[in-house]
Amino acid sequence: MSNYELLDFKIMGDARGSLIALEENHNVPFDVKRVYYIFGTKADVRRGKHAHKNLRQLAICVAGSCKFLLDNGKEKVHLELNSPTQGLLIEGVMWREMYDFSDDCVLMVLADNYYSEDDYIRNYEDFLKEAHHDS
Ligand code: T46
Repeated sequence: MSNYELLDFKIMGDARGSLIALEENHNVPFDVKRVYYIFGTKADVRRGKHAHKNLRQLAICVAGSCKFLLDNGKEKVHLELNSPTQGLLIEGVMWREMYDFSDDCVLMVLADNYYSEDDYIRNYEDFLKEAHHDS
């Protein structure tokens, strides 16, 4: 599957602890227009369940853990994010679901565009049409 990537961030650690810096067009491979974070999600909840028409996003589990299902219309992968040192880059028309959130999970997401409900594909059949058209 070509439209996702796991990125490892450089840790600036010293005796006091660790620090990671995110910089647009350096270790974040796009212009950052928006940052949001998801927290307090119940363990039995599934979030997402949509694709985007045209959005690049980088998801980082800055605390705790959660899992992602990524589906490009042909293949599905399940990934766990459980480290603030790793980011999941999602591009293209990709169905995503997030699940198995730990109680302490804080999932931070950087996006290359502002929030727009028009950019969401929330129906799976519509997603499949768009994904096959896209490939
Ligand atoms: C995604 C996954 C990883 C806003 O008003 N502004 C925003 O920037 C966002 C992201 C959401 N909202 C509103 C829309 C809904 O009323 O916040 C509410 C919850 O959003 P949603 O149900 O879309 O959240 P998730 O967790 O299902 O999906 C989110 C993102 O929406 C989505 O782009 O890829 O996280």
